[in-house]
Amino acid sequence: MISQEQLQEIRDNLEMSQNPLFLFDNDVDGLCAFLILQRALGRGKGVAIKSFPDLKEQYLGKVDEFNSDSVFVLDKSDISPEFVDGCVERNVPITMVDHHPCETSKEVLEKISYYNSLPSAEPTTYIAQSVFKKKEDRWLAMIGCTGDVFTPDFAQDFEQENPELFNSSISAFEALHTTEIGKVVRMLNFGLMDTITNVVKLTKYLFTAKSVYDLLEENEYTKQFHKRYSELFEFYKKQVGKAVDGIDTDSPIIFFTYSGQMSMSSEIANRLYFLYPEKLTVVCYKRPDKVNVSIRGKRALEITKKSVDGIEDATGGGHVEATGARIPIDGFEEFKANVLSLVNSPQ
Ligand SMILES: [Mn+2]
Repeated sequence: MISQEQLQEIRDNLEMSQNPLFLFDNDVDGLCAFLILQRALGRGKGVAIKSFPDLKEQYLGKVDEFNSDSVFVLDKSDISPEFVDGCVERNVPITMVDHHPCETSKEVLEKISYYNSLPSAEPTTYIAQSVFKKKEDRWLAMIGCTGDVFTPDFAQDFEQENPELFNSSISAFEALHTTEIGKVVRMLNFGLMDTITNVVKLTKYLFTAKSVYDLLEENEYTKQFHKRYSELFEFYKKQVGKAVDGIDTDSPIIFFTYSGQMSMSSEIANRLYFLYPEKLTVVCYKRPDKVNVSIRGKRALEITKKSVDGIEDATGGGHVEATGARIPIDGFEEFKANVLSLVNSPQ
Protein backbone atom coordinates (compact mmCIF):
# COMPACT_ATOMS: atom_id res chain seq x y z
CA MET A 1 0.00 0.00 0.00
CA ILE A 2 1.31 3.44 -0.89
CA SER A 3 1.03 6.01 1.93
CA GLN A 4 -0.79 9.35 1.63
CA GLU A 5 2.58 11.05 1.90
CA GLN A 6 3.98 9.05 -1.01
CA LEU A 7 0.87 9.75 -3.10
CA GLN A 8 1.42 13.44 -2.43
CA GLU A 9 5.06 13.13 -3.57
CA ILE A 10 3.99 11.47 -6.81
CA ARG A 11 1.45 14.24 -7.31
CA ASP A 12 4.07 16.93 -6.65
CA ASN A 13 6.42 15.34 -9.17
CA LEU A 14 3.62 15.32 -11.75
CA GLU A 15 2.53 18.89 -11.11
CA MET A 16 6.10 20.18 -11.26
CA SER A 17 6.46 18.78 -14.77
CA GLN A 18 5.38 20.83 -17.77
CA ASN A 19 5.89 18.02 -20.26
CA PRO A 20 6.12 14.57 -18.68
CA LEU A 21 6.84 11.40 -20.63
CA PHE A 22 4.91 8.36 -19.40
CA LEU A 23 6.56 5.05 -20.23
CA PHE A 24 4.13 2.27 -19.37
CA ASP A 25 4.07 -1.50 -19.45
CA ASN A 26 2.35 -2.70 -22.62
CA ASP A 27 -0.83 -4.00 -20.98
CA VAL A 28 -4.13 -2.70 -19.66
CA ASP A 29 -2.84 -1.87 -16.16
CA GLY A 30 0.05 0.15 -17.59
CA LEU A 31 -2.16 1.84 -20.19
CA CYS A 32 -4.90 2.84 -17.72
CA ALA A 33 -2.37 4.12 -15.15
CA PHE A 34 -0.92 6.36 -17.86
CA LEU A 35 -4.32 7.58 -19.07
CA ILE A 36 -5.51 8.42 -15.56
CA LEU A 37 -2.39 10.49 -14.80
CA GLN A 38 -2.34 12.19 -18.20
CA ARG A 39 -6.05 13.05 -18.03
CA ALA A 40 -5.86 14.37 -14.47
CA LEU A 41 -2.79 16.46 -15.28
CA GLY A 42 -4.01 17.52 -18.72
CA ARG A 43 -0.59 17.15 -20.35
CA GLY A 44 2.21 14.77 -21.22
CA LYS A 45 3.05 12.07 -23.76
CA GLY A 46 2.71 8.31 -23.38
CA VAL A 47 4.64 5.44 -24.95
CA ALA A 48 4.13 1.71 -24.30
CA ILE A 49 7.35 -0.09 -23.36
CA LYS A 50 8.12 -2.97 -25.71
CA SER A 51 11.62 -3.82 -24.43
CA PHE A 52 11.96 -6.85 -22.15
CA PRO A 53 12.74 -7.56 -19.37
CA ASP A 54 13.90 -4.00 -18.57
CA LEU A 55 13.21 -0.51 -19.84
CA LYS A 56 16.10 -0.07 -22.26
CA GLU A 57 18.30 2.80 -23.37
CA GLN A 58 16.49 3.13 -26.71
CA TYR A 59 13.70 5.06 -24.92
CA LEU A 60 16.05 8.01 -24.39
CA GLY A 61 15.13 8.72 -28.01
CA LYS A 62 11.58 9.47 -26.85
CA VAL A 63 12.82 11.82 -24.10
CA ASP A 64 14.67 13.79 -26.80
CA GLU A 65 11.89 13.59 -29.38
CA PHE A 66 9.27 15.01 -27.01
CA ASN A 67 11.71 17.26 -25.16
CA SER A 68 10.35 15.81 -21.91
CA ASP A 69 11.27 17.46 -18.61
CA SER A 70 10.49 14.36 -16.50
CA VAL A 71 9.85 10.65 -16.96
CA PHE A 72 7.25 8.48 -15.22
CA VAL A 73 7.75 4.73 -15.52
CA LEU A 74 4.56 2.79 -14.83
CA ASP A 75 3.99 -0.90 -14.07
CA LYS A 76 7.53 -2.00 -15.02
CA SER A 77 9.82 -3.74 -12.53
CA ASP A 78 13.18 -3.25 -14.21
CA ILE A 79 14.88 -0.21 -15.67
CA SER A 80 18.35 -0.29 -17.26
CA PRO A 81 21.25 1.71 -15.73
CA GLU A 82 21.98 3.16 -19.21
CA PHE A 83 18.49 4.63 -19.46
CA VAL A 84 18.71 6.13 -15.96
CA ASP A 85 22.19 7.58 -16.58
CA GLY A 86 20.97 9.09 -19.85
CA CYS A 87 18.16 10.84 -17.98
CA VAL A 88 20.55 12.04 -15.26
CA GLU A 89 22.80 13.53 -17.98
CA ARG A 90 19.80 15.33 -19.44
CA ASN A 91 18.74 16.52 -16.00
CA VAL A 92 15.40 14.73 -16.40
CA PRO A 93 14.09 13.23 -13.13
CA ILE A 94 12.53 9.74 -13.13
CA THR A 95 9.58 8.64 -11.01
CA MET A 96 8.86 4.92 -11.06
CA VAL A 97 5.53 3.49 -9.85
CA ASP A 98 5.03 -0.26 -9.71
CA HIS A 99 3.59 -3.26 -7.87
CA HIS A 100 5.87 -6.11 -8.96
CA PRO A 101 8.81 -7.42 -6.96
CA CYS A 102 11.56 -4.90 -7.72
CA GLU A 103 14.19 -6.07 -10.21
CA THR A 104 16.09 -2.77 -10.34
CA SER A 105 19.49 -2.52 -8.65
CA LYS A 106 20.11 -0.45 -5.52
CA GLU A 107 22.54 1.91 -7.28
CA VAL A 108 19.89 2.67 -9.88
CA LEU A 109 17.14 3.17 -7.29
CA GLU A 110 19.24 5.85 -5.58
CA LYS A 111 19.07 7.95 -8.74
CA ILE A 112 15.27 7.91 -9.11
CA SER A 113 12.06 8.37 -7.08
CA TYR A 114 10.68 4.89 -6.56
CA TYR A 115 7.23 3.82 -5.30
CA ASN A 116 5.86 0.31 -4.90
CA SER A 117 2.60 -0.93 -3.38
CA LEU A 118 4.07 -4.24 -2.19
CA PRO A 119 3.33 -6.30 -0.17
CA SER A 120 -0.37 -5.57 -0.77
CA ALA A 121 0.55 -5.01 -4.45
CA GLU A 122 -2.45 -2.96 -5.61
CA PRO A 123 -2.14 -2.49 -9.40
CA THR A 124 -0.37 0.56 -10.82
CA THR A 125 -3.74 1.79 -12.10
CA TYR A 126 -5.08 1.80 -8.54
CA ILE A 127 -2.10 3.84 -7.32
CA ALA A 128 -2.55 6.26 -10.23
CA GLN A 129 -6.24 6.69 -9.44
CA SER A 130 -5.37 7.29 -5.76
CA VAL A 131 -3.13 10.24 -6.68
CA PHE A 132 -5.89 12.55 -7.99
CA LYS A 133 -9.04 10.55 -7.12
CA LYS A 134 -11.02 12.00 -10.01
CA LYS A 135 -14.44 10.44 -10.11
CA GLU A 136 -14.75 10.90 -13.86
CA ASP A 137 -11.75 8.56 -14.35
CA ARG A 138 -13.08 5.74 -12.20
CA TRP A 139 -14.26 3.75 -15.21
CA LEU A 140 -10.67 3.65 -16.48
CA ALA A 141 -9.48 2.60 -13.05
CA MET A 142 -12.07 -0.21 -13.04
CA ILE A 143 -10.69 -1.46 -16.37
CA GLY A 144 -7.02 -1.29 -15.33
CA CYS A 145 -7.62 -2.91 -11.92
CA THR A 146 -9.76 -5.70 -13.37
CA GLY A 147 -7.04 -6.29 -15.97
CA ASP A 148 -4.67 -7.07 -13.12
CA VAL A 149 -7.28 -9.15 -11.28
CA PHE A 150 -7.94 -6.69 -8.47
CA THR A 151 -11.26 -5.31 -7.16
CA PRO A 152 -10.74 -1.71 -6.01
CA ASP A 153 -12.57 -0.21 -3.01
CA PHE A 154 -14.74 1.94 -5.29
CA ALA A 155 -16.03 -1.08 -7.26
CA GLN A 156 -19.32 -1.20 -5.36
CA ASP A 157 -20.02 2.48 -6.03
CA PHE A 158 -19.17 1.94 -9.65
CA GLU A 159 -21.47 -1.06 -9.85
CA GLN A 160 -24.33 0.89 -8.29
CA GLU A 161 -24.06 3.48 -11.03
CA ASN A 162 -23.34 0.92 -13.76
CA PRO A 163 -24.99 -2.36 -12.77
CA GLU A 164 -24.81 -3.67 -16.34
CA LEU A 165 -21.03 -3.27 -16.48
CA PHE A 166 -19.67 -4.87 -13.33
CA ASN A 167 -20.41 -7.25 -10.48
CA SER A 168 -18.51 -6.58 -7.28
CA SER A 169 -19.88 -9.60 -5.41
CA ILE A 170 -17.83 -12.08 -7.47
CA SER A 171 -14.04 -12.44 -7.47
CA ALA A 172 -11.95 -10.11 -9.62
CA PHE A 173 -10.90 -13.11 -11.66
CA GLU A 174 -14.52 -14.06 -12.38
CA ALA A 175 -15.27 -10.43 -13.18
CA LEU A 176 -12.46 -10.45 -15.73
CA HIS A 177 -14.14 -13.36 -17.51
CA THR A 178 -17.83 -12.61 -17.11
CA THR A 179 -18.48 -8.82 -16.99
CA GLU A 180 -18.50 -6.06 -19.60
CA ILE A 181 -15.54 -4.40 -17.87
CA GLY A 182 -13.67 -7.69 -18.32
CA LYS A 183 -14.57 -7.68 -22.00
CA VAL A 184 -13.18 -4.16 -22.37
CA VAL A 185 -9.94 -5.37 -20.73
CA ARG A 186 -9.59 -7.95 -23.52
CA MET A 187 -10.54 -5.40 -26.15
CA LEU A 188 -7.82 -3.03 -24.95
CA ASN A 189 -5.20 -5.74 -24.60
CA PHE A 190 -5.90 -6.70 -28.20
CA GLY A 191 -6.05 -3.02 -29.18
CA LEU A 192 -2.50 -2.61 -27.86
CA MET A 193 -1.42 -5.38 -30.26
CA ASP A 194 -1.77 -3.13 -33.27
CA THR A 195 0.51 -0.85 -35.28
CA ILE A 196 2.08 2.10 -33.44
CA THR A 197 -0.07 4.49 -35.48
CA ASN A 198 -3.27 2.74 -34.44
CA VAL A 199 -2.20 2.51 -30.78
CA VAL A 200 -1.45 6.25 -30.78
CA LYS A 201 -4.91 6.91 -32.30
CA LEU A 202 -6.52 4.75 -29.63
CA THR A 203 -4.73 6.47 -26.72
CA LYS A 204 -5.61 9.90 -28.14
CA TYR A 205 -9.25 8.86 -28.26
CA LEU A 206 -9.03 7.55 -24.68
CA PHE A 207 -7.62 10.88 -23.50
CA THR A 208 -11.03 12.45 -24.15
CA ALA A 209 -13.40 9.46 -23.81
CA LYS A 210 -16.08 9.90 -21.14
CA SER A 211 -17.16 6.36 -20.33
CA VAL A 212 -16.90 2.66 -21.12
CA TYR A 213 -19.60 3.20 -23.75
CA ASP A 214 -17.29 5.42 -25.78
CA LEU A 215 -15.23 2.26 -26.29
CA LEU A 216 -18.03 -0.28 -26.66
CA GLU A 217 -19.83 1.81 -29.24
CA GLU A 218 -18.69 1.56 -32.82
CA ASN A 219 -18.08 4.99 -34.35
CA GLU A 220 -15.57 6.49 -36.76
CA TYR A 221 -12.94 6.67 -33.98
CA THR A 222 -13.41 3.13 -32.65
CA LYS A 223 -13.85 1.41 -36.02
CA GLN A 224 -10.23 0.19 -36.32
CA PHE A 225 -10.18 -0.78 -32.63
CA HIS A 226 -13.29 -2.96 -33.05
CA LYS A 227 -11.96 -4.49 -36.26
CA ARG A 228 -8.66 -5.41 -34.59
CA TYR A 229 -10.50 -6.85 -31.62
CA SER A 230 -12.72 -9.14 -33.67
CA GLU A 231 -9.79 -10.40 -35.76
CA LEU A 232 -7.69 -11.21 -32.70
CA PHE A 233 -10.66 -12.55 -30.76
CA GLU A 234 -11.17 -15.20 -33.49
CA PHE A 235 -7.52 -16.25 -33.19
CA TYR A 236 -7.79 -16.28 -29.39
CA LYS A 237 -10.95 -18.45 -29.42
CA LYS A 238 -9.29 -20.88 -31.80
CA GLN A 239 -6.19 -21.27 -29.60
CA VAL A 240 -8.24 -21.68 -26.41
CA GLY A 241 -10.32 -24.33 -28.20
CA LYS A 242 -7.22 -26.24 -29.28
CA ALA A 243 -5.77 -26.10 -25.78
CA VAL A 244 -9.03 -27.37 -24.26
CA ASP A 245 -9.21 -30.23 -26.78
CA GLY A 246 -5.73 -31.33 -25.79
CA ILE A 247 -6.28 -31.36 -22.04
CA ASP A 248 -5.52 -34.50 -20.07
CA THR A 249 -8.06 -34.43 -17.22
CA ASP A 250 -5.81 -36.42 -14.89
CA SER A 251 -2.74 -34.24 -15.38
CA PRO A 252 -1.96 -31.36 -12.98
CA ILE A 253 -0.75 -29.23 -15.90
CA ILE A 254 -1.92 -27.72 -19.18
CA PHE A 255 1.14 -27.21 -21.36
CA PHE A 256 0.01 -25.53 -24.57
CA THR A 257 2.22 -24.39 -27.44
CA TYR A 258 1.10 -22.32 -30.43
CA SER A 259 2.48 -19.99 -33.09
CA GLY A 260 1.17 -17.82 -35.92
CA GLN A 261 -0.47 -14.42 -36.21
CA MET A 262 0.02 -12.99 -32.75
CA SER A 263 1.55 -13.58 -29.34
CA MET A 264 -1.30 -13.45 -26.80
CA SER A 265 -0.12 -15.99 -24.27
CA SER A 266 -1.26 -13.92 -21.32
CA GLU A 267 -4.87 -13.73 -22.56
CA ILE A 268 -5.01 -17.44 -23.44
CA ALA A 269 -3.45 -18.44 -20.11
CA ASN A 270 -5.94 -16.27 -18.18
CA ARG A 271 -8.82 -18.03 -19.90
CA LEU A 272 -7.46 -21.53 -19.30
CA TYR A 273 -6.74 -20.75 -15.66
CA PHE A 274 -10.32 -19.53 -15.29
CA LEU A 275 -11.66 -22.76 -16.83
CA TYR A 276 -9.22 -25.04 -14.95
CA PRO A 277 -8.21 -23.32 -11.70
CA GLU A 278 -6.76 -26.49 -10.20
CA LYS A 279 -4.19 -26.98 -12.95
CA LEU A 280 -0.96 -25.18 -13.64
CA THR A 281 -1.40 -23.45 -17.01
CA VAL A 282 1.64 -22.86 -19.21
CA VAL A 283 1.03 -21.17 -22.57
CA CYS A 284 3.96 -20.86 -25.00
CA TYR A 285 4.14 -18.74 -28.14
CA LYS A 286 6.92 -20.06 -30.35
CA ARG A 287 8.97 -17.75 -32.53
CA PRO A 288 11.92 -18.92 -34.63
CA ASP A 289 14.44 -17.67 -32.06
CA LYS A 290 12.59 -17.55 -28.73
CA VAL A 291 9.42 -18.53 -26.88
CA ASN A 292 7.08 -16.18 -24.96
CA VAL A 293 5.54 -17.97 -22.00
CA SER A 294 2.66 -17.11 -19.65
CA ILE A 295 2.16 -19.19 -16.52
CA ARG A 296 -0.89 -19.24 -14.23
CA GLY A 297 -1.51 -21.27 -11.12
CA LYS A 298 -1.05 -21.35 -7.36
CA ARG A 299 2.70 -22.07 -7.72
CA ALA A 300 3.28 -19.98 -10.86
CA LEU A 301 6.05 -17.72 -9.53
CA GLU A 302 7.94 -20.48 -7.74
CA ILE A 303 7.87 -22.78 -10.78
CA THR A 304 8.75 -19.95 -13.20
CA LYS A 305 11.83 -18.89 -11.21
CA LYS A 306 13.08 -22.46 -10.77
CA SER A 307 12.43 -23.43 -14.40
CA VAL A 308 14.39 -20.57 -15.99
CA ASP A 309 17.25 -20.98 -13.53
CA GLY A 310 20.38 -22.21 -15.31
CA ILE A 311 19.04 -21.72 -18.85
CA GLU A 312 21.21 -19.19 -20.63
CA ASP A 313 19.42 -15.89 -21.49
CA ALA A 314 16.09 -17.14 -20.12
CA THR A 315 14.16 -14.63 -17.97
CA GLY A 316 10.94 -14.87 -16.02
CA GLY A 317 9.00 -13.30 -13.18
CA GLY A 318 5.80 -11.51 -12.15
CA HIS A 319 3.15 -12.16 -9.52
CA VAL A 320 2.62 -15.16 -7.24
CA GLU A 321 -0.10 -16.73 -9.42
CA ALA A 322 0.62 -15.06 -12.77
CA THR A 323 4.00 -14.78 -14.46
CA GLY A 324 5.69 -14.35 -17.82
CA ALA A 325 8.95 -15.74 -19.19
CA ARG A 326 11.07 -15.54 -22.33
CA ILE A 327 13.11 -18.57 -23.29
CA PRO A 328 15.64 -18.77 -26.16
CA ILE A 329 14.53 -21.53 -28.54
CA ASP A 330 17.63 -23.63 -27.76
CA GLY A 331 16.67 -23.75 -24.09
CA PHE A 332 12.99 -24.52 -24.60
CA GLU A 333 13.11 -28.31 -24.22
CA GLU A 334 15.07 -27.95 -20.99
CA PHE A 335 12.56 -25.37 -19.73
CA LYS A 336 9.66 -27.69 -20.54
CA ALA A 337 11.36 -30.61 -18.76
CA ASN A 338 11.99 -28.39 -15.70
CA VAL A 339 8.34 -27.29 -15.54
CA LEU A 340 7.02 -30.85 -15.89
CA SER A 341 9.28 -32.19 -13.18
CA LEU A 342 8.50 -29.30 -10.78
CA VAL A 343 4.74 -29.58 -11.19
CA ASN A 344 4.93 -33.22 -10.19
CA SER A 345 7.14 -32.56 -7.18
CA PRO A 346 5.86 -31.17 -3.87
CA GLN A 347 6.63 -27.53 -3.11
MN1 LIG B 1 0.36 -4.31 -13.46
